[in-house]
Amino acid sequence: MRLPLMILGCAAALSAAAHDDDAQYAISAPGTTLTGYITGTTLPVSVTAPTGKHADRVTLRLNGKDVTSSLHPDASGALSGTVSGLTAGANTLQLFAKKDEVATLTVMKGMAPAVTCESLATLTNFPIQPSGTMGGTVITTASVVAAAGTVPEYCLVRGTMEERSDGVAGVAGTPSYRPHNQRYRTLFEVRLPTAWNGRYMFQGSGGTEGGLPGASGQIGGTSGLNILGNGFVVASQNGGHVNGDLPPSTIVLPPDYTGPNTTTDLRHIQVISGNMFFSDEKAVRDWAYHAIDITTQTAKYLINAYYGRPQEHSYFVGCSTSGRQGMAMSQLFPQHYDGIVAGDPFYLPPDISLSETWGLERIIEISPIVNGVPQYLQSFPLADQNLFTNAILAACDHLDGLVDGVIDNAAACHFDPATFVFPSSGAYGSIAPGQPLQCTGAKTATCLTPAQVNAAKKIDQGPRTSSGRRIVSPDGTPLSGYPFDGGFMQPSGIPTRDIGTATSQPGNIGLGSGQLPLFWFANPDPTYNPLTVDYDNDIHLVTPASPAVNNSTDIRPFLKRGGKLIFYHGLSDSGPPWPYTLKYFRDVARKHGGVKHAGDFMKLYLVPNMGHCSGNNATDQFDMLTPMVNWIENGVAPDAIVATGNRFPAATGTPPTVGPYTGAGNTTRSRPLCAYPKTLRYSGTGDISQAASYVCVSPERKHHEHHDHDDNHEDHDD
Ligand SMILES: [Ca+2]
Repeated sequence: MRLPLMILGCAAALSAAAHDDDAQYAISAPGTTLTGYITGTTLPVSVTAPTGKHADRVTLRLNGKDVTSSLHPDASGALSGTVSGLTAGANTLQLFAKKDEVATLTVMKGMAPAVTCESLATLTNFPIQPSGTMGGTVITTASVVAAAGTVPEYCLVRGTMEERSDGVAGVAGTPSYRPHNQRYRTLFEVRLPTAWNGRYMFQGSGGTEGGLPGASGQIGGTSGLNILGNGFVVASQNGGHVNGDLPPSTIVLPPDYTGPNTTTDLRHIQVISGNMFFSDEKAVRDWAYHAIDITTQTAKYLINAYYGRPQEHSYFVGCSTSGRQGMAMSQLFPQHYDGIVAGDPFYLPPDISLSETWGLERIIEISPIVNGVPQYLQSFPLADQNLFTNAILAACDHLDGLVDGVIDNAAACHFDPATFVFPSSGAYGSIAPGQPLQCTGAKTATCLTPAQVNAAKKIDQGPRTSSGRRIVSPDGTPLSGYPFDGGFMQPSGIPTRDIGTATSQPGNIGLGSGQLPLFWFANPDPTYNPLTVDYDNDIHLVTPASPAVNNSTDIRPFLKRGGKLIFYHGLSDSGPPWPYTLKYFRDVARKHGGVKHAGDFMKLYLVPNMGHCSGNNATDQFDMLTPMVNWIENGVAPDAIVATGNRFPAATGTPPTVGPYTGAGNTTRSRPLCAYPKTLRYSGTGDISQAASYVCVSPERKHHEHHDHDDNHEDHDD
C-alpha cells in the first residue's frame, strides 16, 4: 500500500512558498524531500517571478546572508543555481523584490546524534520523576535499529512512566472489581533517526488506547509521507494503561435480573476489558491528556539529550481519540505543539456517545430479537444498505455536476427517503424506475419498509425526546445526528457502528454505548443498560464535564505563539458526527475574529463518503503534515489538499459517469479536499480520476431557508 502513495507524496512536495500578496514569486528546492529536508551542505534552488516582473531583480538570502550571486537565469527567465553553506538545523531562504520579502523557504539540514543511543538508557533528570506511590521514568530499551527498506537507521527508545499498583479498576460488586490493587503505567516509544530533520512529531492512536503503537509516523493524515525517512523524531504512547493489565471483560447483570448469566443480550451488559479503567480517576485523566503531556515532555528531553539541541518545531497528528487529544494540547498545553492535525475528533465524548447510542437503538428497534439478542443485520441486510445508498446517490450525486458516486454539493441535497422516487433514466435509472424507495405494499428487493426508512431518518436527525424535540446535553450542546451523505449506508458508515456484519457485532456495543454509563455518566452506573436509554428522563445522568471533554474555544495562548490547527472529518463518520467538529470550528472562529480570519490559523476539511478516519468509496488517503509544515515554517496557509482513494467504481462513457453503487470498487482516484467552506466541483472536462480535473468553489449565497434538519446540519453559511 505504501508504494503507490509515495507517488502522490512526491507530487505534493513542499516547494513554493510565496506570500499571499505576492502570489507568483516563489522559491523551490527541487532536489529536496517532501518537507524540505537535506543531508548535505549545498542546495539546488529555483526562483520564479510574476509575469512582467524580472526574476533577475530579486535578492536571495540564506540565513541572512546574500547568496543572489549563486543564481543564474535559464532560458525561461527563471533563476536557478546551487547555494552552499547550509548549516545543521533550520536554514531559511528569503526572497526579496526590492526591499520587500516576497517568499520564504525553510530547509532542514539533517543533524547527527551527539551521544550514543545506548547512553540514553542511563540518563537521569527525566521530566517525570517518582512521586508518591508512582514510579518515575524507566527506560526499557535504547538501541539502534538498522536501516531496512525505506526506513532509515534510528535509535529506538521505549520506557515506562508513572507506574503504580494501587489503582482502581473494574465494576464494583462483580469479580472484576479491583478496589486498590490495579497496576497502571504509561508506556512510550520514541524513534530518533540518525539523520534528524530537527522536527518532532507525536503520533496519536484511537479508542480507549491501552496498547503501544510503533512510532513509525505512519497513520491517517500522513499518507504518502515516509516520516522517519524524512528525518522526523516520532513518539507514541498507550494512554496510561495496558489493556492486558486490566480485569477481563465481564457481564454485568441489571439489579433486578434473576435469570441465567449466559448471554450478552438486551438485559445483560458486557463491560469490555478495555473500558475497565473507567473507575480510576487518574487513569481516565491519563487517557484524556496526561499521558500525552508526559510523553511529549519526555520525547523532547530525549531529543535534547540525543542530538544536543532541542527540536525546531513540534507537530501532532491524530484521529478519533487522538484527534481529541490534539485539541486538548491546543487548549491545555499550548507550549507543546506548533502544528496540530486533528482528524474526526472524539472531543465531546458524552454527546457523541449519546449520538452513537441513539443510532444503535434505532437499529435495535427494527431488528428481530431472538432469545433476547437483536439480530442487527436482519434489520438492514447488505442488499438493503446498497439500495439505500443508490437512492441517496440518485437524489444528490448529480447536483455537483458530475455523476461519480460522490455528493459534493450537500447544500443542494434535500434527500427524504420517505418520499424519494427513483428516476427512470440516468446513471441510477435502472434500479427501480419510477418507484418510491419506501414500500407502498409488501417489502421487495427494490423498496425499504417504512420502519427501515424511519430508522434511517431518525439516525440522520439525532437524539430526540418522545415528542420529537431536539435534546440539549448537560454541557449545553444540541445533540447531533448523522446527516445523510453518499457513504451513510456504505460499510464504514452507519453499518460498522450500528448494524455490524455476519461476523461482527455493531461497533457501538463496546464503543459509544458501552462507554456511556461508565465514562460519561456523572455517577458511573455499570448496571445501567445503554441499549435502552430513556431520552425523556435520563439525559440529566450525563456528565456536563470530564477531563476528556475538550471543547474550550479559548486557544489564545496557542495562537499567540503561532500555533496552527488542521481539522478533518469524514462526512459519513458513524462515530463522532461531523457537525460537532464543525460547531467547534465555528465557535472558535467566532471567538477569534470570524470564519474568514480563522483561515489564518485553522482549517477544516470535510471528506465526502469517508467513515471514521477512513473507509468507504472515499478519498481517505492524504498528507496533512506536509501542508502543516509549510504553514508553520514558511507561512504558506494550506488550501486544497490532494487526497487519493482506491475503492471507487470505474467510470465509463462521455461524459464519464458511474453506474449504480454495488459496493467497493477498485479504481483509484485523486481529488482535492477543499478547505471549509469551499466545496469541490468538476471542471467539466478531464479525467474524473485526476485531482487536476476539479476546483474548490466558495459556497453560493444561501437562498433556501428551510431544511429537514435543525440548525447545525448542513449549515454551510458563514
Ligand atoms: Ca457527484
